This record gives sequence, structure tokens and C-alpha cells, in this order.
Amino acid sequence: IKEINEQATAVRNTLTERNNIQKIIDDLEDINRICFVACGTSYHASLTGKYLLESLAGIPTDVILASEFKYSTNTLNEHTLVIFISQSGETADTLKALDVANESSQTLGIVNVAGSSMTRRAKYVIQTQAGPEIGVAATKTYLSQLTAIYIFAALMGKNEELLEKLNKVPSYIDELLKDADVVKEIAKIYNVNRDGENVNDFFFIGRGYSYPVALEGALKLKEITYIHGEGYAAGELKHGPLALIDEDIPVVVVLPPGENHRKTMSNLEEVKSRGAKVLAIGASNDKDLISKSDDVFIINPEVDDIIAPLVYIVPLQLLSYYVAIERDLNPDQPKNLAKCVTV
Ligand code: F1P
Repeated sequence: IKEINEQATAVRNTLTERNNIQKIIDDLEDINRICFVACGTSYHASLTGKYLLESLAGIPTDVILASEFKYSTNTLNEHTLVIFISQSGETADTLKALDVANESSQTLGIVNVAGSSMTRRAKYVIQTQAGPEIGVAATKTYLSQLTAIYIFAALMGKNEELLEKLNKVPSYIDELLKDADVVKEIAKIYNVNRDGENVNDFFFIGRGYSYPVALEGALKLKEITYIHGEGYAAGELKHGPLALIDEDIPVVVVLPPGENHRKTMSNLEEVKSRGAKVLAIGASNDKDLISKSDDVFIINPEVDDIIAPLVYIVPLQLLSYYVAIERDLNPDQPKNLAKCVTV
């Protein structure tokens, strides 16, 4: 919880990297493709990076799981920038992929631990400024990775407006954290089903920029509560998984205002009509969302769709934290998960 509460500071400190990031961009030569490589939470930050870079800078961008990197046909060349994201800078799969990419491409590591292997092996390095992270499940390093990626994409796309918006994110997070007790109460409700038995499955859905948020919310739940959390693209539910939705499955809907709102609302209505209990994360003036969900965590003040991943993830982290507490689990020491996976 300490690390969740330090997230505004992690973002604020990482925003100071802007000039260093600009220098890296000025030094890059003829990039026509970007490829992110990462594991776990860092992979989810990478997915957001793909949306940002393609829409803001128009650069085709792939995202590859580090553990799958060796199975993909290596089509990298000197015009490819391969971006490695890792909080520890020591994850074995990510480092192996970095060594391969270094042979053909320009490489950039976005890494939190100073002096780690990645900082020594990548050609360029962006140091995120989250400070030491002791908790095994990544929280504040995720937000600082996202911050670095947002700055990188905004500078690549010369988007001053987004850079301005980023400066407001720390205050949004601090504001939201004042309502942590609301999530604590929500966690008590969603921990059990209508018969008072422990819930075994959750769905998290989102669309566009909110899709990686849904994936990360589900991963946090799996990591620290051992509940099956399924993160899904809202528009993909109709291709099968809707069959799993019933009154015993809570569905967390990540629904900021913006152009995707109407479509995700219809997904919310679909799961509701199958009896699911719906917890929505949304804006205070979103009357439709508030009236159609069972519970809503309100993000106030309202934030744009594009900035939403930096804010909407926080209640999901808190949800997992408080569900773990409800179940008498230690959220800092999840079983079978190491802070750094070096094999
Ligand atoms: C990747 C990661 C983390 C996860 C856990 C195990 O680490 O999957 O996202 O929370 O700590 O490792 P990293 O490459 O970002 O250090």
C-alpha cells in the first residue's frame, strides 16, 4: 500500500526525464518501426506504448512477450528501435532478447533499477524514477514506465498538448487516493458472491487505451489474491467468453469518457443482462454508467481517454490489495512469484 500511495511521486519524478528522453530521440537514426519486448506488468505498459506511438507518431509498433521473442522470426534491422521495458532490469527472458536485438537494431531500455544489467546492455536507457520497489507485484514502477512511454511517444509525435496534460497526472492520482476507503468497501462486497462464498473468477474489460488497463487489473488480482482474473478486450467478449458470464462473476468495466464510451457501454449492458455484478470505473457525470452498474468508483476530476491508463489503474491496484487483505493474504509476499525472474 505504501508503494501504491507513492505513485504520484513516481510519476512526478519520472516527468523530469523529459530532456533526457528528447536527447535520445535526437540521437536515433532513421527509425521506421518500433518493437516493444517485456514480461508481466511491463508487457502491459508496452501495449499502451503501441497505441500511443501508432496514433501520435504514426510509427508501426509491435509488442512481443520476452518469453516468446525467440520463437518469432527475427525481422529486426537497423531501422528498428527495440524498446525493452523492465522494472528490475534483470529479467532473464528480457535480457536474452536484448542481446539478440543488439546484433541488428537500435535498442532502448526503460528500466527502474540503476546499474542493473539492462542499463549496461541497452544502447540507450531511460531511467524511470519510481525509487526502490520492494513489493513483489509491480505498482509504482508500472506508472513510472507508463510515464516514460507517454513522454517518449508525445515527443516523437511532437504533441505539446499531451505533454501538458501529463503534468496534471500526479494531482489526479493524489486526489483519487483520498478515496481509497471507498475501494476498501467495494472489495468487501466483490470478494464474495450473493451466497457469501468467496468469488473464484473476475473479468476485467476495457477498449482501446483501457484494454491494457483491464489486463493489468486482472494480473494484479491473480498475483496477490490468487483469484482467477481474466482481462479481456470488451469487443472480444462476443467471440466466446460471454458464455462464461453469469451471476457469480463480477465484471470490472474500465470506462473513461471518450469516443469508445458508447461501445463499451453496450458491452456492460451485455454482461449485466447475463446477471453479472458490474463494478465500473468511470467519470462523475457519466449518468448512464452510474445507473447501469451495480457499483461505480468515480474518477474525479474527469480525465481524457488518452490519459486514463495513468489514473484508472490505481483503483484496480487498490481492489486487489484490499481483496488480499479480506482473505488474510500478505499482498507483499505472493506465493510463487519472485520480484525478479532470473531463469
Ligand atoms: C517482470 C515481472 C513483473 C512482476 C513480477 C515478476 O519484471 O513479470 O511484472 O510484477 O515482479 O516480474 P520486470 O522485467 O519488469 O522487472
